[in-house]
This record gives sequence, C-alpha cells and structure tokens, in this order.
Amino acid sequence: MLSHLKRLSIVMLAGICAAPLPVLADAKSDYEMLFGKEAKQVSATKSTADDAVFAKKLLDAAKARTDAPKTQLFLYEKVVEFGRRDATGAPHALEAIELLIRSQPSQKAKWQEAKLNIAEKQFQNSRGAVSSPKSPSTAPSPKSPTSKFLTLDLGKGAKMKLARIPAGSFMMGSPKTEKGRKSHEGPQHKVTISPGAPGFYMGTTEVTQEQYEAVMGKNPSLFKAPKNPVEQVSWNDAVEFCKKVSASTRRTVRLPTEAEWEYACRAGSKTQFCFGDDAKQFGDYAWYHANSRLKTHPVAQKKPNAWGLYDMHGNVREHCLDWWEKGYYAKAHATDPQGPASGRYRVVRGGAYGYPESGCRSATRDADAPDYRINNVGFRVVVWPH
Ligand SMILES: [Ca+2]
Repeated sequence: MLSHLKRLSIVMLAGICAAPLPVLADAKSDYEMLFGKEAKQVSATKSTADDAVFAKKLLDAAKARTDAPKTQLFLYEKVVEFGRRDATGAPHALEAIELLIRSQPSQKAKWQEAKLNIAEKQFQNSRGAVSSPKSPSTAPSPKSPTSKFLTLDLGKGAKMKLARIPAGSFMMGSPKTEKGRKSHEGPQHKVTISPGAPGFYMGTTEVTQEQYEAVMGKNPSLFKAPKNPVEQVSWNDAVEFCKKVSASTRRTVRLPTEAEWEYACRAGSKTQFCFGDDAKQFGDYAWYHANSRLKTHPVAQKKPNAWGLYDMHGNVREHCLDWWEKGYYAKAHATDPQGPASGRYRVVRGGAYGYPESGCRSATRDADAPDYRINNVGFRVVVWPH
C-alpha cells in the first residue's frame, strides 16, 4: 500500500487550477478522492485566487459523484477550507487526514500510512529535494496540544515563544453602539475557531527585528532595535518568513486569519478592548498615539491579554492571512472563516503606535496591498498542531 501511496501526490492544495482533474471525475477510491495520481501533481500552495478556483473545481468534481457519501463531501469541504487557509505548503493535508481517521476509525492504519507519506512529501517540498528525503520518523514530535507554550528555534540564537489559544466561539465584529465603530465591523456574528481541535498557538509578541533577521537575513525596519517589532514588511514578506520557518521547523507556521486574530485578541472579552471598555487603562496595554512618541517600542513591555499575548492593541498593525472585503461579515462562514476567495488588499489588524485607541480596538479592521511596506505594519504568526 505504501508503494502505491508513493505514486500519489497531493493535489488538493496545489495552485494548479489549469491542470485537468480526471482523477476526481473517475475516482474509484477514497485515496483518489483526496489525492491525484500524476507524479507531477505536487503541493505548492499559493494564497492567490488560483487556489480558490482550483478548490472550487475540486469540490465541484467531488459533488458530481452522486454516489459519494456525505461524509466524503464534508471532508472535501474541509480540505478546501484548509487549502485556502494555508499559505505555507502542504501541512493542512495532515489535518485532513486527521479528519479521515476520526470519520473512518476502522481505516486508521491506512490513513496513518497516508499521513507518513504526506509528511515525507512535505519535507521534500520544503527542501526542494528530489530524492533521499529524511525519514518522516525523524520529524520533531508535535508538542502536546495541551502545552501552554511552544517555542520555535529560528536559528542564529533567535527563538520565538507562542501561547496556546484554546478552541472556542466568540462574537466577531463590534456592536453598533461601540464608540469609533465602522460599518465594516458588522454585522456581529458568532464564529467558532478550530471546532473539535485542541486549538492552536499564536506568537506572544509581534515578530521582532531580531527574529526576522535570523530567518530572512535582513532587517528592513525604520525604527531599528532588535526587540522592537519588525516593520516595513509587506504581506508577501511575512508569508515568505512563514514559509522559511515552516521549512526549518517542519511545522505549519503561517499568518493568522482575521478571525483567529480577533478571537485571540479578545481572549474571551466582549468589550472594545481585550481588558474592558475603560480607555483610561489603554496605555497599560498598548503603545498608541498618546504614549508612543510616534515610534515602535520593544515588544512585551505592556500588559498581556488574558491568553498571554502582548501588543495586540497598538505598537504595529499586524498582517492577517485573509483578503479584505468590506462586506465580508454578512456572508462569512461561521466556522474557521477564511476570508473572501480573492481581492486587492489583505487584512491588517490591531492599530499602531500613531493611532488613537478607537483605531486599535479588538474589532478594528484595516487593509493594505500585499506588496505594500510601511513603518507601522508588522505581523505575528500562528502554528497549528498536526
Ligand atoms: Ca500590534
């Protein structure tokens, strides 16, 4: 079976919308429902409209199979979601396999084999290797999903600490009565993050200049200081950083979705700020126009939110994975929303050192072009266990 699997390549995340999909139309088995059988069909996720188009073709092909059990269609939809969420490569295929194991426990051994095969392919892709990959058994064991913190070794002495964010639900957006609210923050709607999963990890701080330089070999920031957040990095730069860290740590490292960001920022709060509604306390939690002297400051100098995250309000605005769409909330998925399928701008969250507190609220939404660099935007990353 393993040799058979080795002939298969992951197609579900591939940015190859132009590729034919006879595999799906003629699918004869669960494997073929999930995997292509052409050697050149490899995983190469790009967060572009191509992915969404490809994903839709995938889904349409699946739905055309009138004999396909509902479970498989559900799995397909999840795979599509995973593909759109990920900007780093194949790792979400592993999440899809976890779903398969849960839905088909009698076939666990079969899917475990597939999982190993994917891990091997992922490793090859990450290294650009064509042969002799390391055995997947040498991959680092995922941290226990119940570990409170995760530390990534970025090399060159730099490390990154991430805090576990529990799965759960929250009300996304702001009520019409919130001071400083913009109409694109509504309608408020219930969102569930990572249902049935142990949650995910999010960087306790914005990515610092020291961390960025260790990975990318350069520091484009205007306000140079190793512990300050990196800025003058575009969305494309941030995604490249995530790809490099994913490859070196062999984990799924990516930008948070907008929903993940707001969920983590709120940390259970329903107020305009993560700590409540009292603007007089804002300076205890954030660098903003009244205390920043209009520049960035070292991360983690202010109070963290209830889940141990610093500077979610202010300091630098933070890139999110999603495309921006003003009216997206009216049609957003209730579970792990991924944002629109395409767009011109990417979401940015949290406000910055030059903003008033009303521009740094938990619900504040903002957007920049993916290639735009400015000295008040940085990012933080998330890691999904798999
Ligand atoms: Ca921030």
